[in-house]
Amino acid sequence: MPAQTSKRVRNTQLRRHFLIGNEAHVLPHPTYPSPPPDGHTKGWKVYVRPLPNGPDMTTWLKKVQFKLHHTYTDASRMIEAPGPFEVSETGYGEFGVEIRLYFAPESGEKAVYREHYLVLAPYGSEEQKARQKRENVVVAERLETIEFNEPTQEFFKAMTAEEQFDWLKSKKVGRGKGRKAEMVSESEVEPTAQLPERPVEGSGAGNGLGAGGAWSRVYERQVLAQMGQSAASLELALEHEKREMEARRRKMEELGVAITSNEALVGRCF
Ligand code: SLL
Repeated sequence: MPAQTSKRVRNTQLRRHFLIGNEAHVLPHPTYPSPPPDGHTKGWKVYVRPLPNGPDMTTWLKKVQFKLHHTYTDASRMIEAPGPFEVSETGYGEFGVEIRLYFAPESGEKAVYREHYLVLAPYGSEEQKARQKRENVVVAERLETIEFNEPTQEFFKAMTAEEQFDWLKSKKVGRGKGRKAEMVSESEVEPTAQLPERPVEGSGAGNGLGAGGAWSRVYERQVLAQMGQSAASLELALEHEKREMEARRRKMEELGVAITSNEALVGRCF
């Protein structure tokens, strides 16, 4: 049955987050040809990537077309699933890479367009620029979101299936036919786009996320610490409230009010 005519799941949206970005190095650099082509001063890679340990993108993403500047031979590069959806090149100048995302046929969705402006030169504060120069790496990436409105039933099934996480199952347990894959924790998974220890300079800039803060372990720890603090102050407030109630109960006893059970006062507050 063609996807266009298959039934849609009403009042339902499917959303997926992913990353679009580039990294760049001043040449010579070990991952690029040496000597570089004439006049080429930078090696770079533009990419469409899943979030660290996110579900397999290829459930919905089947092809990515990267259209480079016309000065490149074969400027249009099509990368098919399973990817990685990236193009590695050398060059001298920055330009806007036109990106087209092609979806799973059962989704019945048309290709979607995005643009990523290549960032090859250090940027940000003086301190950030100095670090990018020192480490010879510039990263410019942002969080992107794709939304599928009222997906086809077939697509909905694929997008909610547990198999999407199969790529995280690298350990086999048991013997013979009983051998099966088991989920592994992040530390055991070959990192693809590892959550950085610190906010990546400039990542998230201009998209309201704030200097990549949403995507670092430092930020993760801050959130956990804040949650811990909130829990602690809630505990304190509860303790305080309990003491107040006890005091009120005693006061009422003194006043001769009969109280049969503490429960009556404490009720269901806790
Ligand atoms: C700039 N307006 O000058 C831009 C143009 C051109 C990018 C960027 C070399 C390609 C090749 C290359 O880097 N082109 O030689 O194959 O900043």
